[in-house]
Amino acid sequence: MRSLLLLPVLFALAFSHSHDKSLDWWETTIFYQIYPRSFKDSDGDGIGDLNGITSSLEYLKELGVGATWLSPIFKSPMYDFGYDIADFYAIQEEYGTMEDFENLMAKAKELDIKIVLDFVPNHTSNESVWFEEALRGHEKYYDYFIWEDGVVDENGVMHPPNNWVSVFRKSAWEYREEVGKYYFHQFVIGQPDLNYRNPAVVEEMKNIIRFWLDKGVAGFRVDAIAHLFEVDKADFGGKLPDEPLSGRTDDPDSYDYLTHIYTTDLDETLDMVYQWREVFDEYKEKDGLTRVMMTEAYSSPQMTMRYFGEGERKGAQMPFNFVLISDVNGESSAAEIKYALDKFLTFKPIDEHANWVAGNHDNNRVASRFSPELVDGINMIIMLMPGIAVTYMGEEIGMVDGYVSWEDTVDPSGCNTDDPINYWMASRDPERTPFQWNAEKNAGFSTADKTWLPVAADYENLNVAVQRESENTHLNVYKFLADLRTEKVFRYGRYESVAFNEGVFAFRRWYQRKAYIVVVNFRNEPYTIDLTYFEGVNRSVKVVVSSIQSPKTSRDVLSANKVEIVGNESLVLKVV
Ligand SMILES: *[C@@H]1O[C@H](CO)[C@@H](O)[C@H](O)[C@H]1NC(C)=O
Ligand SMILES: *[C@@H]1O[C@H](CO)[C@@H](O)[C@H](O)[C@H]1NC(C)=O
Ligand SMILES: *[C@@H]1O[C@H](CO)[C@@H](O)[C@H](O)[C@H]1NC(C)=O
Ligand SMILES: CC(=O)N[C@H]1CO[C@H](CO)[C@@H](O)[C@@H]1O
Ligand SMILES: [Ca+2]
Ligand SMILES: [Ca+2]
Repeated sequence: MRSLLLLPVLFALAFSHSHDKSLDWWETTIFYQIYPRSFKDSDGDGIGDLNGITSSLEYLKELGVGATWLSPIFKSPMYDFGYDIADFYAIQEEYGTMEDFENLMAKAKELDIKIVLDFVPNHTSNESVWFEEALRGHEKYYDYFIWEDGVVDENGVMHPPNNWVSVFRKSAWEYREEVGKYYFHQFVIGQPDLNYRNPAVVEEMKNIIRFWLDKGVAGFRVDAIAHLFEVDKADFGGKLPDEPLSGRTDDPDSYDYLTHIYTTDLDETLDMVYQWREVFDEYKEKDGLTRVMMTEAYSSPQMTMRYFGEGERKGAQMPFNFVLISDVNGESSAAEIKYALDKFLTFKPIDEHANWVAGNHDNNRVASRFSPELVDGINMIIMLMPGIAVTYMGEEIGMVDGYVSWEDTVDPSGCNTDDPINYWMASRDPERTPFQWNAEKNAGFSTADKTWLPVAADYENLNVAVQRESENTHLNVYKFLADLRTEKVFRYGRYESVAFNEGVFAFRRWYQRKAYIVVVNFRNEPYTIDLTYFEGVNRSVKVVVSSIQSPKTSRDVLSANKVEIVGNESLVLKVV
C-alpha cells in the first residue's frame, strides 16, 4: 500500500532529473587563451599589450566566450617571452602599467568576462631581484633557489652535481662564480628553479596568488606544474641522485636521455596544488566567486587525474586534457581519435568535468597539425564533447601557422637548435604570429612597420573581418557552436562515440527527448554511414551546422540509414 502511494513521487523524481543541477560559471563557459604579445597592439610598437586586449574584449563577447586566460604579462627580460618572470608583482612595461591592468579588469567586469592569469611557479628569471640578491649572498633569497656543489674529478676539473638534464637540452645545472655553486634549472639557463622545500618560498608564492586575486582575477592557469618539486637530498644521504637512463636515445644532452623519476610528478607537487586551491577557496568563502585552477602537465592520464584532488583535498578544476595535441593529428584514424577522446572521460573522477584543448602557444595550430579542412570538425569536438571548452586565439577563424624565417626566429626553443634548416620544428613562433583582425596593414594587429613576429602570409583572406561578412565561415560556425553549447543536451547530456570506419568518427549527445549527433570525417574520402547505429535514430536527421566546405546546408534533412559524407566533412545533426 505504502509503496503504491510512493510511486507518483518516484516518477516525479525520475523526471525532474536530479543531476540537472545548477552549474557554476566555469562549468559552462568557454575559456579563450590570449597570447598578449600577439593579440592587439594599441601603441604601434609592434607588440601586443593590455590596452589592446581591453579594446578587443567585445570580440570575445561576440564569440560567446565568458573567460579568457592570458599568457604571462609580468615583468620579464623576455628570454622566454614572459615565462621567465623577474617580478611576479609587476606588469611588463611594454604590455602596460598596473593602471592599464586595472582598466582591463574593469572592462572585463562590465562585459562579464572572467580574467584568468598565467602562474609560472617553477622558476624565476635569472634577472629577478630574488636571484640577483641570491648571487650577492643575501641569505633569505639564496635559499629561494636550489644550489649544489660541483663534483671535482681526479684531474681537478669540476662537473655538475649529477646527470640531470634540462627540458631544453644539456645539463640542468649552471655554475655561478659569485657563490661557487651550481644552481638548478629545469628549463633554460635563464630560469633558475625555485626551492619549494623552503617554507618561505611556499608562502611567497601564495602571496603572489593573493595579490592578483585581490585585483579580481578569477583564477590561474599554472605553468609546467609537473616540474615543481625535485626529490629531497636528505632522503638520499645528502646527495641528489642521478636519474636512470631511459634507453630511448644515445644523446646525453637530450631531455629524453633520462627517465625523470626524481624531477617530475612528485607527490609534494600535488600537495602544493592542493594548498593553492585552499587559498582560492578562502577567496570564494569571502565573496562567493569560484576561482579556477587549470594545470599544465603533459603527464599520463593516471597522473593527470591526481591534480583534481585526492580524498578530502581539492586541487585543480581543470587539469588540462591535451589528447588532441599529444595523441592525435591529421594522420590519425577515426579509431585513434575515439581512443584519444575517450581517455580523459574514462580516467576522470566521476564528479569532475573533462576539458578539451586543441591548441596553445606551445603547439602548432589546428589547421597545420590536422588540416585547414578539419578546423570546424575540431571546433565541433571541443565545443560539444561533455566538459569545458578551451580555445587558443585564432583557432575560431582557422589561423594557420605563420612562416617565420631563421632570421626572424625569436623563440629560445627554436634559437637553441642553432640549426637554420630544421629550427622550425622546435620553434613555437609559427603559432604565435599576430592575430588576424582584418586585411589592413599587419592584419590590423599593429600600425608598426615591423611587428615582433611577422604576420602570417594568408592574412588578407583569412581574418575576422572577412569571416564576419559571409555566413559560411569558420568564425560563424564557431559562434553557432558556442550558442548551441548552451543547450541542456550539451550541459547535462550523455555521450556515446563510435569510429564508423577508417575516417569517420561520430558521437551522440542526448538528454531527455533531445539528441544530436556530431560526425567528423578525418579522411579525404567519401563514405556512406548508417546512423541508425545510434539508439533513438530511426528515420532522419537534420543538419544543424556543417563545416564550411560541406555541400550540405543547415536544415537539410537526411535519411539516417544512408548518410553520404564527403571528404573532410564535419556535421552537427539533430535527431528528428
Ligand atoms: C640570464 O641567462 C641568460 C641565458 O638564458 C644569459 O644570456 C644572461 O646573461 C643571464 N643573465 C644574468 C644576469 O645572469
Ligand atoms: C524510434 O523507434 C523506436 C522503436 O521503434 C521508438 O520507440 C522511438 O520512439 C523512435 N524514435 C524516434 C525518434 O522516432
Ligand atoms: C581534404 O583535406 C585535404 C588535406 O588538407 C585536402 O588536400 C583535400 O583537398 C580535401 N578534400 C576535400 C574534398 O575537401
Ligand atoms: C611543457 C613545458 O615545457 N611548458 C612550459 C614550461 O615552462 C617553460 C618555461 O616557463 C615554458 O617555455 C614551457 O612552455
Ligand atoms: Ca604595444
Ligand atoms: Ca622545480
